[in-house]
Amino acid sequence: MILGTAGHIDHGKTTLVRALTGIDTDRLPEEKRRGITIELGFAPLRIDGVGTIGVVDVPGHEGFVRTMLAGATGVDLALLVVAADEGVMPQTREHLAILRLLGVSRGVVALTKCDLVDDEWRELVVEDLRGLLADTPLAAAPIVPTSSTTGEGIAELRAAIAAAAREVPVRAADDLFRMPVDRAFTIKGTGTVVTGTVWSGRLTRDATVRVLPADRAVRVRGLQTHGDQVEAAEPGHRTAVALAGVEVGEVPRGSFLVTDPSWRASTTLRADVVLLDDAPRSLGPRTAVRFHIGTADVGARVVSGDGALAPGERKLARVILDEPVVLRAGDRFVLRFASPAATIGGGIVVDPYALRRARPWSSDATVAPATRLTVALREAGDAGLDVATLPVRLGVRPRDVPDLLNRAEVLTIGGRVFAADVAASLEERLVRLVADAHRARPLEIGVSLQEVRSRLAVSAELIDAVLASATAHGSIESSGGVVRAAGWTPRLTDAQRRALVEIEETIRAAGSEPPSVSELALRFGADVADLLRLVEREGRVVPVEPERYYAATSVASLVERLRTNMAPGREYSPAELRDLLGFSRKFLIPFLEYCDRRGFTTRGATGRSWHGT
Ligand SMILES: Nc1nc2c(ncn2[C@@H]2O[C@H](COP(=O)(O)OP(=O)(O)O)[C@@H](O)[C@H]2O)c(=O)[nH]1
Ligand SMILES: [Mg+2]
Repeated sequence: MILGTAGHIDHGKTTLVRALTGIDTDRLPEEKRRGITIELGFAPLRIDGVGTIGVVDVPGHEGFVRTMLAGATGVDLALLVVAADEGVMPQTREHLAILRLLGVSRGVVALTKCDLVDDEWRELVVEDLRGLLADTPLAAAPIVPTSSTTGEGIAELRAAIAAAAREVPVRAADDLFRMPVDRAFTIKGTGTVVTGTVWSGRLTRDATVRVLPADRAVRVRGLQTHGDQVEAAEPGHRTAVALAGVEVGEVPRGSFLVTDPSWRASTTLRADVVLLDDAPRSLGPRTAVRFHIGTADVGARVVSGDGALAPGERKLARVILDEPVVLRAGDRFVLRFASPAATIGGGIVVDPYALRRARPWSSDATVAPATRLTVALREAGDAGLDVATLPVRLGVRPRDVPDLLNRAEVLTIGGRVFAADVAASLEERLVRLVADAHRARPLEIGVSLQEVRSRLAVSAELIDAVLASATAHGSIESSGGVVRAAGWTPRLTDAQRRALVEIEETIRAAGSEPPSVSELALRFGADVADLLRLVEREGRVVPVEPERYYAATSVASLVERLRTNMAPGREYSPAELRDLLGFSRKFLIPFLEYCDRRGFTTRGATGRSWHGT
């Protein structure tokens, strides 16, 4: 568990941390202790029944802000320090605003330096403080009067911290592991070491982690929390990770360590953005801001659907980042101006994987994950979403995903998920496509599966599911690679029926030298090809060439002539076969190739031999 101190410069934060823990966080940098345990600004506070709380205390206002931001989801408890002699000051307000933006809702207020003021003054400051805290998550936080000089209130403060710590909900360890890197350094004999606070999930000592955004897979070779070697780092733990085979420069501050493969860094997000009441100016689409999440600090622009964001306003917006950052739905971020440095607002990530030109969603981060999934699926359309990305995309634990998918509105096929109405409209398109095809070519038995696939142009799995569903609904039948409307059979008009009789008679009469399809079309009209395909399926004609059909009876008697006249094992030259069959050359070669294809004959070096039975 992490306790973050906050408060104006010189209000006694460091002195108080020393009084509580015995550690002088201001002296740690000079001590430069060797080993993996180097932990600037973190002091362990041991409390019975709670365990070790990591207390964050760093010097300087900017350092504080950065450390608080780095803590985003890491800080469980705030210790707001206000000196009784000075009372509420500008940095008190800014730190409090950041705590609010980060959603840190539990904490204790220490009224320090009480030895310097009388009771009346003290009461006025407390009243002031209550007013400041009134509309904040710390409204109900205890205000403990202390003095590091006299020792007044230190025991009470410790008790108040312990009570608040007991209220902090235990973080789920069965979530995706993620840790922002706040420092990276090299230790002789150990190599690259990074430190951070585990935001979620757990990391074991034998794990392979991925460093993002560099996207490098690296083996963990050692883990420490609060200076002790451990087998696993748990959520909320200050952790040092020794990494094998990676240079310190490849894991800079601002990187994240993750383990699940579905994490990726992104540069566009949808967010629920708020601009503080006292922001110096409004936020337009071209206003350059700094976007802080974890230890990452990148340039950004905030584009809301309907104009600039005025101080005090809250809007759904698209945030475009100058550099990729690791984000998850539900993450809190802070927006600052670079110079003069000032916190101006912040927000909550609603969709970490928005498209570059995506519109802001009309649903905010507080909307249930199921609803956000529905919106994302509608937007994804035929492409659907990869199920593995949902814990990050929706900000839910992996074990909560099956319930989200087990609903009528969504359709899961293999590793992808689709909106059920996407599948429904695809099914309508399929039925329409088949009906149109029947209308256009009434003599065809249906549409080839191959054509259906290329016309619908979605994944094979989705088409199969849609076909299965249409079949179950009784609107479609498919067999032998052909899809047709249920109950469909080709229908001939009386004229077509009469024409077909003549066409077949013409072909049959022409024996071994029948007219081509286009020659027949000149006499019988454009339907000839469709009519011939129809009788081909019934086995009455045979396409010896793509554009030339023989009567099946003619083919049978020609093949029979080969069978009875070709001596087994002997090769016949084309000239011999021409004499045998009585063909002209124009018809002979295509017919022999047909016999080869059907396996009646085989082609050798000097001619063909009989191969059939
Ligand atoms: N009289 C008095 N002085 C204090 C108390 N706490 C801190 N100080 C002094 O206030 C100054 C600033 O304290 P420090 O802890 O460094 O403040 P920080 O900037 O908030 O970390 C130092 O000179 C401390 O000795 C206190 O309870 N009483
Ligand atoms: Mg200090």
